[in-house]
Amino acid sequence: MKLYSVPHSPFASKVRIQIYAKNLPVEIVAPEGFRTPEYEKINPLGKIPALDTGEVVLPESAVIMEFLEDSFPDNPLRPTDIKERALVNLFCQVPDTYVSPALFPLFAQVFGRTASDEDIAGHLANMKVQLAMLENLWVQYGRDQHNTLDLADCHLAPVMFFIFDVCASFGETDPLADCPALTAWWQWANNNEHISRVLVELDEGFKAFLTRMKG
Ligand SMILES: N[C@@H](CCC(=O)N[C@@H](CS)C(=O)NCC(=O)O)C(=O)O
Repeated sequence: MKLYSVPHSPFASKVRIQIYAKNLPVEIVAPEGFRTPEYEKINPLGKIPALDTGEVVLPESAVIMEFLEDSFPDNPLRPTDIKERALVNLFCQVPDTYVSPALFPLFAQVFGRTASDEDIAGHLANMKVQLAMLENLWVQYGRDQHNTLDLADCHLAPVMFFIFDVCASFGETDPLADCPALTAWWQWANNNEHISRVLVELDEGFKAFLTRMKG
């Protein structure tokens, strides 16, 4: 199998954490480019990541991750108990649905500041509202008690990397200051060998990407 990936993609990074943690026989390759005719022949959505299974090319990180869990059941990152599994699915979905969208307007400003100070402050405040919502959910559903890697950790870690990186570029160095449970999780995540490996790839990849975009 072959994963089309670039180091700075948060969506590809989720899948890479899973591949490293499960030690899967999946080759990680860079595509020729985004939205090139050549790549669209491989993945009609034109996006990163995509998994070539040898029979079909699957786009969409969440679909790929479910496929990999089904195909390689050893070292599972998904509980077998259906209630536990639903909660992991919940924490796979909530960051993408509510937290990442709060980052998009700030992310856009990294490439060229056009927003006023007031607008930036509003975006940062909204980011903190979404993080507080996640913190409450995290504690209410007992996720502060978990300490083994699962799919939800794979989903959230790359998003958190970008939250810290982007917020820092607007002077907010600790977006989790009011979220003790998420702070404890983020420390745990940074000490996990598979997550930290991908965080280094993300950091180097995003710096190189910014240099290319700004140069
Ligand atoms: N929902 C998709 C999102 C994938 C996505 O947006 N990937 C970005 C890279 S981080 C991309 O390919 N952007 C290029 C484009 O949209 O043309 C997933 O979960 O895989």
